[in-house]
Parts: sequence; C-alpha cells; structure tokens
Amino acid sequence: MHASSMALTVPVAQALAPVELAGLAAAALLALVVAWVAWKVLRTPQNRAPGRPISDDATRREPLDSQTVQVRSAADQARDRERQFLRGGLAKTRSEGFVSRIGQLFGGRQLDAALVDEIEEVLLRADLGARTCKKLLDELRAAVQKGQSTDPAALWASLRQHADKILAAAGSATLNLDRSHGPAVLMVVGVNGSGKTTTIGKLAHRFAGEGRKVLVAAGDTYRAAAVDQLDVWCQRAGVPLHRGKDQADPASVCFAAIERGKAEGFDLVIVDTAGRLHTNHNLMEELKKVGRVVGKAHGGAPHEVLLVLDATMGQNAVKQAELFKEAVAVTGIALTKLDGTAKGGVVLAIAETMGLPVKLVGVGEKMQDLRDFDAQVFLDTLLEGAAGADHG
Ligand SMILES: Nc1nc2c(ncn2[C@@H]2O[C@H](COP(=O)(O)OP(=O)(O)OP(=O)(O)O)[C@@H](O)[C@H]2O)c(=O)[nH]1
Ligand SMILES: [Mg+2]
Repeated sequence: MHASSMALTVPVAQALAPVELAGLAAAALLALVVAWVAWKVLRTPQNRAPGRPISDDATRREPLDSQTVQVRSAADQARDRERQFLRGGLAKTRSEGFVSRIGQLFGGRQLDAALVDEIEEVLLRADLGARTCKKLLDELRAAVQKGQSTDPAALWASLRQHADKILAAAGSATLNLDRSHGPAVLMVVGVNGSGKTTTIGKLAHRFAGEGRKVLVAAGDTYRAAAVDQLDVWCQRAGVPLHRGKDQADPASVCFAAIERGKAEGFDLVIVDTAGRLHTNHNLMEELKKVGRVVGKAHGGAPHEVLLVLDATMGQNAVKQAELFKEAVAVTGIALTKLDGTAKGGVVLAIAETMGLPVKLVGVGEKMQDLRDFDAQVFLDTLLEGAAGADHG
C-alpha cells in the first residue's frame, strides 16, 4: 500500500508542476503590470512631492547655459537691489541736482553760447570737479562753434563716458581686509560729525554677520560720550569693544587693542579715531602717531585707512580729503549722508581731485544703509531718466 501510493504520488506531482509554474509566472507578470501602472500614476505632475528631485527629471538634462542664466539673473537682482538703495540715497541729487536742472534749462531751446553759460553755472555748483566740468563745457562750446545742434542726451553721454574713466582711474572700491592679514586692521578717520562711529557700527555689523571675528578699538578717548556711543553700536552689532581709561593716550589704546586682536584670534580690528578739527596741527600730528603705532603693533597695518566724508559738505569734503591725505595714508573714502544732499556729484570730484576711490556710501542711518560703492550702479542711478544716459 505504502509503496503503491508512493508510485502514484510522483507522477501526479510531476503532472501538477507545469500548472503551478504557469500560475506563478502569471502572478509575477500581473504584479509587474500593477507596479508599472502605479509608477506611471505617481509620476504625474500633480502627484509629485514639491521640489522632490526625480532622477530623470527634465532639469537634469538642462544645458549648462541655463545655469549661467540663473547666475546672471542673481547678479542682476543684486544690482537691482543696489539701485533701490541708491535711488533713495540719490533722491535729492536726482530731483534737485544738476541732472534735472540742466534738463529744465534745455527745455525746447537750441544750444547757443548763452545756454552753455547757464549750464556752466549749474555744473560748477554741482561739485562735479573742475576738470569734469571743463571737459563737458569745452565739448559744448565746440558744438556751438561748429553750429551742431546738441541735445541733453549728447551731454549725458559725454558725462557718462568721462565719469567712467575718472572712477576707473581712482582705483578699486574693494576693501582690502582679508582674513590672511590676521588680523586685518581698518583705521577710520574724519572730521567731527562726518559719520565715523556710525560707519564703524554698520561695518562691524556687516562683517560679524559674515562670520568674521571683529574687535572695535575706541581710539576716540577725548569724549566719554564718544566711547559710549561706540559701545551702543558694538552691542547692536554683537562685537566686543576695546576701551581704555578716560583721556588715555589714543595711540596706546589702539596698540593694546591690536595686541589683543592678535592674541585672541580676531580677524578684523576696526579703529575709531577722534573727530578732530583738521585745521588743528596738534590733532593731525596725533593722528599720524596713531597710524605709526598701529603699524608697530602689527606689521603691514593699517591695511585700510578709510576717510569718512560728509557728502553734504560738497567741495569742502574735497579740501578735508587733501589735509587727511597728508597726515595718513588714506586708502579710500566712505561718503556718508548722500541721502541728505543734492551734491551726489561730489563722488566724481573726490575721485578726480584726490585720485582716491570711494569705497562705501552712506545713504541713511539704519544698519543696512551703508553700501559698497559700485561705479556702474552709481552712474546708472544718477543719470537714470536723463535722455540717452541709461546704461543699465
Ligand atoms: N542721514 C544720514 N545720517 C548719517 C549717515 N551717516 C551718519 N549719519 C549721522 O551723522 C551724525 C554723526 O555721526 P557720527 O557717527 O557720530 O559721526 P563721527 O564722525 O563719529 O562724529 P565725532 O565722534 O563727533 O567725531 C549722526 O547723527 C549719524 O546718525 C548717513 O549715511 N545718512
Ligand atoms: Mg565718533
């Protein structure tokens, strides 16, 4: 019995095997079809998780060019943002300054000797700088002599061309405050009330925000209130202030601050100095001493000497620049209070007369109101709307 049942089982199993295999194969095929359909349904756009990358997504096959376009548009956006800041900062210069006034002078008039004289008056008051004015006026007078009809567009195109050259020749607007100086030292000088302390506060905030370890040195030891004001800015910026005793020797406070900067691994030391009367010989001598002592404390320092000038001073700001340049090796200008003046053209006079680059512009009292100077954005904004002058 046992043997016969065994003999029967094996052929039955052999007979059943193909049927089971066929069933299994059909089930596997069905599973594959279901999986394929599910995959297709999940890949429809409405079912995709937002922002989820998909391996064969079209974005991966985009040509390199589109990346370039994205980078370029980010740069464009940054420029637009800067134009917005400058539009506010240059609002007075644009509405009350030389560009709109000369536009009004032209009106529907033809260019003649009388009109050139009127234009001269406006240009000279615009604090554009003597050479710039002369160049523009020479061109206008030559046009009158030749009987050429000149409209404001030709004048603005000529100003733009000349201004481009002057600003390029004045040097780079980039601050030389690289970490590799270990620490970089920025000395800030300028007359009373020009905006040194405010500028230092804004810079400290910016650099600290970029992850740099910033120390501020209270080199204006004459007024306790000056140190307190600096302290408030440092607290806002979240950076330490190195202060000496009241009436301490400014050079010794700066020396100690730089020693501390080196010992404690700071990568930027910003030195405030007294708002001195630039006509006072002793005070200028002292500024020279601070410069020397800073150099002794750290070879190669100061890496930047920023002269803070108040734009509302117009041509007087240029005279101040001359005096400060004699005392210390000024490397660039921070031009403050552009928002409060129609004399924005003074940027050109400084670059032309002093050969010094404007590196920063102040366009208000808030933290973000100190901007890197960009010559192209500046000229675009200054001449925006003046016929034929737009380059942006
Ligand atoms: N509207 C405007 N005001 C500014 C700007 N920069 C500075 N100020 C103001 O100018 C005034 C003087 O600024 P301070 O930073 O104290 O000038 P300072 O050079 O340190 O002056 P002293 O310490 O007296 O030598 C303050 O009321 C600032 O708020 C700017 O870009 N725009
Ligand atoms: Mg001050």
